Amino acid sequence: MLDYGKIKTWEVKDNVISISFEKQKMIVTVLTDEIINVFVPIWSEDHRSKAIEEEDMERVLSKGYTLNAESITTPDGNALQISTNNLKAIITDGGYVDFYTMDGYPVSRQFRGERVPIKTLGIWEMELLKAEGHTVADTVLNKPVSDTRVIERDEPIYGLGDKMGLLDKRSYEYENWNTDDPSAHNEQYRSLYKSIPFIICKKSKYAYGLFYDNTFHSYFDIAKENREYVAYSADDGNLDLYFIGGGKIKNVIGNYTLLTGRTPLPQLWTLGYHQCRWGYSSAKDITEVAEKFRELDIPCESVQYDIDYMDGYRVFTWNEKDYGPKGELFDKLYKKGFKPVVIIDPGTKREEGYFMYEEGTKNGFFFRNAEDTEDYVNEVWPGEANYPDFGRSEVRKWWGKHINDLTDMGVAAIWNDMNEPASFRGPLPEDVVGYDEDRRTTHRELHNVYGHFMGKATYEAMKEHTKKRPLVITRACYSGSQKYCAVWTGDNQSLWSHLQGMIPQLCTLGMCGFAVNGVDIGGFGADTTPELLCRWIEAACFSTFFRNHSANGCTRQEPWLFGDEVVDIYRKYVKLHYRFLPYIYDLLHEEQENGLPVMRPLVLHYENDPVTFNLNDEFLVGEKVLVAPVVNPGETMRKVYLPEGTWYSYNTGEKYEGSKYILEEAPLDHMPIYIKAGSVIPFYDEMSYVGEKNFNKINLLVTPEGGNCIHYQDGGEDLSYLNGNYNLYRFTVGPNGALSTELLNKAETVAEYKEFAVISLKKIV
Ligand code: MIG
Repeated sequence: MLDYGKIKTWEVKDNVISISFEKQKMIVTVLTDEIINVFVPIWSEDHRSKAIEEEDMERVLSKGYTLNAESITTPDGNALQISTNNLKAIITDGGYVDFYTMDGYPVSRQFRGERVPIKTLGIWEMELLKAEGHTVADTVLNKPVSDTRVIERDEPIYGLGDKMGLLDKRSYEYENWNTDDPSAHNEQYRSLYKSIPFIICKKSKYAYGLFYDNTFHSYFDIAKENREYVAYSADDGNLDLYFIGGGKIKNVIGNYTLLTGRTPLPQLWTLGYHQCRWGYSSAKDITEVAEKFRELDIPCESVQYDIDYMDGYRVFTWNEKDYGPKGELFDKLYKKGFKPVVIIDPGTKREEGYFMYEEGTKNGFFFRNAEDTEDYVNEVWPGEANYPDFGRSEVRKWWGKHINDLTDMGVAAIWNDMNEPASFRGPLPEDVVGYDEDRRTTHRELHNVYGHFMGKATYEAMKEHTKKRPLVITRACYSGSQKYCAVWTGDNQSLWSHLQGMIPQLCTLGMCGFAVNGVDIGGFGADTTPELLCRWIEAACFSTFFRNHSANGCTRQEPWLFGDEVVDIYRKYVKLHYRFLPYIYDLLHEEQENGLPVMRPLVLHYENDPVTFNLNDEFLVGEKVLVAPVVNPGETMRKVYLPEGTWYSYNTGEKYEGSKYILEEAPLDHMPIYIKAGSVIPFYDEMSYVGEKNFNKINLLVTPEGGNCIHYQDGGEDLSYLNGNYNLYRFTVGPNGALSTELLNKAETVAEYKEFAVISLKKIV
């Protein structure tokens, strides 16, 4: 139980209230009307946030929050009440901080009792184990950092980034410790590649978020040991809680991404289709695959380069023997519309004469052993390897310089792998030495932000050097990495459960700010089947990172290996993805303002409808499109829940009134899609890749009653959109199909559409 003693004194400076309890100091900062930070300096006096950088904080504070004389009161003598226009925080003796709405509705109160963890071992069993000399894991009760908060008995809880399982995380427990575990991920997995210590609690009257900004190993028990509470704890660091109000899920996401940053607008082509395999091991392999896509008329942007393109897995080298002279293959494929995307691992081979090793060693850029006597060594693909100490800007700059060499060579996007960091000789010990800029610290603090800093290094170099919007795809990351990275979910497998798991996993990543995300379509490990591959390309077809990838040693996953029927289905859905590309791009443009992802769980827009609370097998794309893929083997009928409102089948044009389940035919080549009444959806004509044709024409798909939309158009690559170089249209289509177009913003150098075609929903079928 918390015991900071009684409140002794408190002091206010601008929006910061420093409170001295008898045994503990606490600093409460009011950031906006809806974001309040509670900071208990257990480990350090300052926040040392990696998720919220200076510019992030400036952006938040530019909303201009100042407390006034009435903001702080002492309602009953020994409690301190801090009020914004929307919320109250009440701080009481002992150290409790509770949040209420202005009308006194308790949103989040700290739990007053003792936690009673579920023990898998009884006390006598633990004693026995100890007596036999085994180390018995600490219980969560001994953690130096903890916060336990009361929830409603059926309050759904979302969030935590890439953690597998269901949308609603209730009744499960999780850990944040970036982990590369190649076995089949399932809902019981506690930790995966990413650490996103952020949850969204959908209380019946008020949705709110809790972001525990602490990079040390942390733990969440989501109403598993006790239905009454959510318990957070960490091995070290501070209690650094951002209470994020908003009332509605979309506002909570908006506030969280206001604080930790939003996914920047990507280049248009990066949203297209990508093909990959760990096992395309020569120029010949890559070229054959690329050409086959064109031959079969399946749109494709890139055939990606996995680790074999490097010379002996040495990062920033090129394997001339198998891939030909540097740049040659890139040039050849660029001509056909393929952009090279290459993998980079952090592990740097230890080898005299190898430039990365020489430069890194000479400058002291690698992690050090615990005694700080030599560079820390572990093993990854190239054999013995060192780990760049990315927490320092000089190391990031050095890495960035080599990223520039790659982009100079023609590389169009970077794929960061193995950055948990992964290691073949057991995990990196927590006492390995690294730096947070010039502050010496250990891997214990740096582990969960290793991928984050590697992403930042890569993104910043690419942005500065290429003047284009970088695509950096990462496996490991932390909260706030969305400012730099798109994410994929690592080594899934060709399992139906992993196809099913994709929907909640991607929706959750989106709710945590990662608007560009995707899984390996078809499954990375294990052997896919024709049926699974078809259902997967269908279900994934609205992904913002849209890539088929598979592992060496598993069945190859190009669609043509499974016969004509699969090719036809595959082509149909890749083309469908391209058809919706302008709509997806519009959503990402809006995301800059509202923080909302493209792929959304239904609960995000229908949060008063309990059917949506834990609906794991359908999703929305923006607000206007609902997708209900078949994710079970052998099924050709699909039960679809349509929420409130009027919906039209994209496939048949049939009209449905929502708030009910319907049953739809869904043979193998068919995924049910619905369009909300009143929608106008922009789409392009067919293309084999982005850049093949000029975008002179825009099509507008409209439901019978007409409607309107705001449509965004820019050059698709560079950063000039930030200075207003884009066209913004408002399209209004009447029920008779008449279109009126307003230009809300005019670009300097982006040509406007010359042709506009209104397509009524029925006709396209
Ligand atoms: O230890 O580079 O998740 O996408 O193909 C495996 C080889 C290393 C793991 C990545 C996967 C990639 C693979 N990598």
